Amino acid sequence: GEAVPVAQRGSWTSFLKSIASFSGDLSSLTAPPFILSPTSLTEFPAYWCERPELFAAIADAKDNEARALAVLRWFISTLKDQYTSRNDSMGSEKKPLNPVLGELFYGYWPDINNRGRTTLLVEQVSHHPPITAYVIENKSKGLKLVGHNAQKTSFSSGSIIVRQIGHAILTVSGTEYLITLPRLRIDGLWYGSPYIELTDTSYIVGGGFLSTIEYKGKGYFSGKSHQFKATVVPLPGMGGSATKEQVVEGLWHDKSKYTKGPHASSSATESFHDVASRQKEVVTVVGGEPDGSQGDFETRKLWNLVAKGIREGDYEVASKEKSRIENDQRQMRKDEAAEERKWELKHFKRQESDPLYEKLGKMAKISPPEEDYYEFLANWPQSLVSN
Ligand code: 0T9
Repeated sequence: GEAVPVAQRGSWTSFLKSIASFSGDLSSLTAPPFILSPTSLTEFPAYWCERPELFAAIADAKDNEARALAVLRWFISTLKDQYTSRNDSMGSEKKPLNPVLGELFYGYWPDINNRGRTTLLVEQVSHHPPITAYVIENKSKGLKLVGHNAQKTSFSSGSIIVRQIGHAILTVSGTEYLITLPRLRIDGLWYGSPYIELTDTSYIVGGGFLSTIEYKGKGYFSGKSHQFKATVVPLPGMGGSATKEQVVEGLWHDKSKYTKGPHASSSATESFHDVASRQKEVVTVVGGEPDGSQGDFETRKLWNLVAKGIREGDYEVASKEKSRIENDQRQMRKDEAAEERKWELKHFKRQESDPLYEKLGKMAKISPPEEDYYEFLANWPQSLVSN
């Protein structure tokens, strides 16, 4: 373990052993300090919109086919932020802070160059297992993304395998797209420098088109990491255009090009997307209280001292504060049980199944067609309501 500080080698080895003999909720395992991230998982949904004008561009597409490609382009553009940004900012993947039930995170990306203002709302809707629900909306463009995330983890030949549970529904002026999530493999554990590779397949289906996105690591389509191949086809019976199949290939954290279809025929190097062509824009955090301040359950306020301790290497403060938060949580759950009430979610209502997942999933023959979902109650805090 080269990247592991000498003093933490023993605890890293025992952490790896506990992962290997454990399956389920990894977030609850205690990890050595060097691998801790100061960021809570409630902040991760912001990765969906760090290139806000690519999100806005979906609304400007001229027909169903152009829109399917715009949705795919935006989706691919988010992957670098979702899956490699901790390596870029902290040197490796790190263990995020495990959100508490009811934790909230609010923010926005400003309206620049007529792209419209985009707002973000996140709520931790379950603690065991961790489930995070979110909404991202660009009202002036008629765009809304509502989704939730959970993970099932297992361990296989030295790597953590993460199956993502949950999905997102993107609504473009009344047309819905179902977005499913890729599988992850976390490699580099032994060396103490974990990184993510995406595997298997994810789908985007709606608006008369189906995109099937295959992910491969080193040594499959080419010798490079982070490869993908996306195939876009019109759905049968949707009156799609004459175009049959379009294929886009490349690296999801870098460049990709059309390799089949009308855009590929003109020139073999016709670009589809270059992630570096857009600057990433981090979300501006706002408080959800009526006066614009942060409440006690808002991520940055709740974890302030823990995050500061981790950033400054003061792990004693970090762990003391973390224990305080966890003890408060245990007490709240006890009080609720004693008073026979349940914690109430603020922005979402859990539903047993998602009719849209079932409808759109069926069109694309995606299984399993059964997934719960968190319905957004459309109650944005005042500080995020457009002015
Ligand atoms: C949704 C994303 C997700 C969340 C994270 C697996 C993981 C928790 C879930 C899937 C986002 O849209 C995308 C990116 C990164 C994912 C995290 C990476 C990670 O390692 C953690 C898990 C729970 C761990 O912390 C494992 C232990 C750790 C020591 C390995 C670095």
